Amino acid sequence: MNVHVSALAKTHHLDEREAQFAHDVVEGLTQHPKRLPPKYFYDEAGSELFEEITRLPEYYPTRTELGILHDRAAEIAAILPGHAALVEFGAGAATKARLLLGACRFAAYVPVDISGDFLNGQARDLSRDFPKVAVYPVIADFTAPFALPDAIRDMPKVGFFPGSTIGNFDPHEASAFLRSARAILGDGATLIVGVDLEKDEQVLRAAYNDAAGVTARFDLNMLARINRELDGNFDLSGFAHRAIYNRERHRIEMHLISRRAQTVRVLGQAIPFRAGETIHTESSYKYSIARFTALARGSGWTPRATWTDSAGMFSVHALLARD
Ligand code: AVI
Repeated sequence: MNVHVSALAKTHHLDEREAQFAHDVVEGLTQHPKRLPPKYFYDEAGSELFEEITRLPEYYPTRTELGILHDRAAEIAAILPGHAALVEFGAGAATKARLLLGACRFAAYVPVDISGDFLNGQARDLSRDFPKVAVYPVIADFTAPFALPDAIRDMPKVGFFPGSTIGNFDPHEASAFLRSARAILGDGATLIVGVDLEKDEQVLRAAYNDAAGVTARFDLNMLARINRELDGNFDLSGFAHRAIYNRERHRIEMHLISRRAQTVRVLGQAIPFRAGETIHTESSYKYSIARFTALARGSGWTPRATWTDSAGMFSVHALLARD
């Protein structure tokens, strides 16, 4: 953390998590072009808005992936080892994990998430609904190395990373994540990963610019969060949400565009905006099956099976960590 931000963090009595947030925000907003890390979307309000996004008519990924997992559950179960531990990286609402737990013979479920309260509540519900599956929640940032619980040491490991969250990483970060997951899960492990596919640009643009404006509220909530937690004074009506498809880089980009020239303060620091200047808040990469399997191969995994929906909108991959 630079000296200036760490001094600001001290003056404003921020704890370690808030100081990191302050550092990332001030650093991102003083870059050209300005950017903010998408991981900060998910405070309580942002997580609720994301749940709302997953139910939007335009946002096809969630229901399409659920459809694949539901329709192909028997095929998925057939290639997984019995009595394995299912390790979910970033355990959202666990709806998708429930499908796998219902269809396959898992001995243990290890949800890994940064939010302890959320995990413990979920662990209770899952233990009730799947009494034969031992649940061992791990509170950790799954993008960094973490230790698996001792209790699953001798079980075969199956990693699970649904939702095309891998698409929110730049390709080098996606590769780093796949390598790290391989190191955590070990030789012989399987990884089940959900990946959104390239498609008609209009369908992509609509999914991230929904008619009801929920994605816009999700995007703007990042500024509201900065106001709440970092003593910011963003006027939300001074920024507009826009999602564009960057064809060369195969990604949807979400931007917040300043509607006018303005100066915003965050922790007392002035941040000037030109009219039309953007803050890049998220990239959501879309893959072809060939590009994703090449990325997986280059990151230590051997593709074992790929399933898609009939329209080829979304893909679910089973990857093997060969010894
Ligand atoms: C979580 N992630 C996979 C979502 C996506 O589609 O990239 C986040 C999202 N952003 C806007 N809508 C949904």
